[in-house]
Amino acid sequence: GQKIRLSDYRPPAFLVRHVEMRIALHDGHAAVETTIHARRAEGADPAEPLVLDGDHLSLVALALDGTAIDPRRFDAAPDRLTIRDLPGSDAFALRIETRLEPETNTELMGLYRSNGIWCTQCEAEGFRRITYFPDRPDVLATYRVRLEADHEAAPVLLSNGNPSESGDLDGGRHFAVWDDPHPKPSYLFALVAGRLDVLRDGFRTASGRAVDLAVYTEPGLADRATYAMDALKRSMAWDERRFGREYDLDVFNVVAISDFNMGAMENKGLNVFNHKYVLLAPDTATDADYAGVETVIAHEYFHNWTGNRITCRDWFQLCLKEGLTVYRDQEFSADERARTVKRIASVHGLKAQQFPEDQGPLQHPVRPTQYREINNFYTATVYEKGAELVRMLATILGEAGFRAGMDLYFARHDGDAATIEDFLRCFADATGADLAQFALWYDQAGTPELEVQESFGDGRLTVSLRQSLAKGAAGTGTEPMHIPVRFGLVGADGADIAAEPVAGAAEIEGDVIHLVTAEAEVVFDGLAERPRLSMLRDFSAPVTLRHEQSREDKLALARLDPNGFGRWRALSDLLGEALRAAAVAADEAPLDPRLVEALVECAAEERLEPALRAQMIAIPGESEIARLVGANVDPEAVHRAREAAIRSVARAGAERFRAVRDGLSRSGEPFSPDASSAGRRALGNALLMFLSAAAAEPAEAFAAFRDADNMTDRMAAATILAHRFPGSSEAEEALDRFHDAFEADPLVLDKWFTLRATVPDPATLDVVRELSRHPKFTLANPNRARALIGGFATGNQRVFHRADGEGYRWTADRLGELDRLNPQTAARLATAFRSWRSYEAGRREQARAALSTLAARPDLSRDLRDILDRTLS
Ligand code: HT7
Ligand code: ZN
Repeated sequence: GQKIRLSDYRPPAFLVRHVEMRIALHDGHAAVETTIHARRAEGADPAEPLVLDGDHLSLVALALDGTAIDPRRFDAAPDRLTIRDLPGSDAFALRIETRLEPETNTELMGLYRSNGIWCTQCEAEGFRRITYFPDRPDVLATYRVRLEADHEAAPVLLSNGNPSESGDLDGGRHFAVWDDPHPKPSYLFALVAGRLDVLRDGFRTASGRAVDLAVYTEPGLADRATYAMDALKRSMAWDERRFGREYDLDVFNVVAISDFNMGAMENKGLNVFNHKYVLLAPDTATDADYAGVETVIAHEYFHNWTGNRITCRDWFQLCLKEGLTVYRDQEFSADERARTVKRIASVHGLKAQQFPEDQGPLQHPVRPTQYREINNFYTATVYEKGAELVRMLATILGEAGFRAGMDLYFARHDGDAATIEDFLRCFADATGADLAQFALWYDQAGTPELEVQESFGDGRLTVSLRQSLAKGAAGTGTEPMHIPVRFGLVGADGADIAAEPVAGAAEIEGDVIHLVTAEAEVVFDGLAERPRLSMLRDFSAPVTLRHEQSREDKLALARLDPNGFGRWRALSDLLGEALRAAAVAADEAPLDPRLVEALVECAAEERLEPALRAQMIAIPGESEIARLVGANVDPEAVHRAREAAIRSVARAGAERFRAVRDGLSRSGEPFSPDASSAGRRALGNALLMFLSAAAAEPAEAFAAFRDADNMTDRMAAATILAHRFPGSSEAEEALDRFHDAFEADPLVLDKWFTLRATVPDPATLDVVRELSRHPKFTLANPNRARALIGGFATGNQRVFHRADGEGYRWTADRLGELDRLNPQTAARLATAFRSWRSYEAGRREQARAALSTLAARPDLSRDLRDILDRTLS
């Protein structure tokens, strides 16, 4: 495959001002007529032909300014339409007719049908599967779209912008016209048509615009959209309050679709969602599902400004909209829920997803400089690390400086297709800051290491900092970067000590050390006692911290740090180190009793919110331990080490855990998805896991399963039964009951597939084989494919990494099958192999063989081939 390079970027030779579309939907096909009002860009070569992108298109007709074009003037290939001898500078109207088969579109890009509903997905390059077009984000146009369909098959006809006309046509058909006055790139185009139910509401913006809100679902499911609607209204109000951003159309529509490659899509005025991120009910959705809906609804809504009003010049700038919008959705959740709990969850996610990507063969900078398939760059690095870079900017510039930069960005670039340089320049211009060194974060891949050493004497604390960045698979630079290090000096009474730094090499502003050189030293003087140094508070930079700190100090910080994040980090560092050492030594030694005691005390600490307590006592997962081990990982040793740690905590804590769990129960209270109720459930279920481990029998978990009145508790109990007591009659009964009760509900059945695929028991390989023949299993639905294949390959370390390689082979075979239907989903699932080189030699060879066999297939998609080639290189 050919590489696309950032350095090859050229502005478009032709600009499109306005697009008119008439799309007639029929059973079996769609007829698309597109009129592009365009002109040659100023300064462009007058002899240059117009080259339009296509993807598997067949041209029906082509006319220029109302006259059919002589066939000698154009070449129409499935992937490109080239037209020669166009006017030098005059505007022209090009009319293109194409014919599509949405029913056979299994890739779910372009126009396709999901459970009978017509819908589109155009980001990144799906519009070219609908019509020939300059399908690049720096070509912005207004759109007028007329949809026609059978009234019964599609009573609802939606597109971007505001509704204008609608009416009946002959033969039981009808039409609707939508006008989008905001110039947009083609990737934000969307249509939806079908039989849909709707939940309606309204919102009045700060300046008085009345906005009609609607969430559309498949028939009978609109009552599951109330939380999504509530989250949408809260998002709209928050963006006004926090960023001064108002909505800009008369309607905002959200549609929930069953078959969707990603989470959701921010099409202008018509967000299309994977129904997993809309539909909720206490009996079918967990607290994590509620939080996920809130986040994704907010994320897509926030794109209206960061992505739509200001879009990206080219796909290399993807983090410009994605990193910034993730930062915005994280801040929204932090404000709506609990800030520390949200930050811990985000950091945990970053370490679980982005760190392994940054440390393996798929490494790339936040702004990549080359790609073969852009779909493979919707990654944790672009999204989550991209958000961390925006967060660092906010830390470096302070709240007022950051807001001033954002205000300038919105004012200066509204209507633009912008770059990272444009974005950073706004912050530099608004605050006077020099961000040249900070910009390296966008171009240098990898996770920097931050080494910290401290010494104390005569009332002086000397802190030495050293940053380093190893060259990884991306081969990018390793220059020192601007690392903002938030810190605190914690006294014996658990309060922060306000100490004046002695002028030194590193600049300190408030509680932030600005490390801008490879090495620096900071000195604090006049200290009456040796403080405990709490470093990198709130994870102020995406680095690996190597702090030479005694276990005593870490244990003290786990108890005392007034910064909740600091307490969590101290515990998770201590646990991580203990588990790493046990996995490397392949022993099952119990945990240090002082650490166990600290965990048990945290669980019982009344003044801490339950959600935070649940996070503090979480034992790192097997993939996290494998990442900490880093090389020659033996997943069996990892599993045993983790089980031993769970037993240590469970035995020591059983009595107090029982008391805490009993104290949390609010029987008789109606279900509420709010953050504090969810936090109580999280803690209660974490404790149930320890209590079940301590008792070594399933009775309590089974009772919890049987009595559960919501999906969070039911799922937690079922997971304990299936994972900790595999094969027991209680586990079997729970799984059967779960299946029978929810077989008809696809989102819950997905949970059942995942639950079974993640059982850390060697017999699970036969189970997943059997599940792939289950009547409700299908590779055509991405959620179902992800539930089984993704659940197994990313959620079952022990069995996926079986020593005999059968886990790898089963997964690779499924990916080969899936690739023929849906390359994007296959490629994404294939990233489960990204850390194969860090396993012990036997497994390494098995993984290499399975990947090589898959890569040897002659008919692989560009998506999957790109991932396999990079993973094997
Ligand atoms: N901006 C959206 C990206 C997306 C996407 C990309 C490739 C293929 C399918 C897709 N569906 C949605 C999602 C977002 O970040 O909001
Ligand atoms: Zn996004």
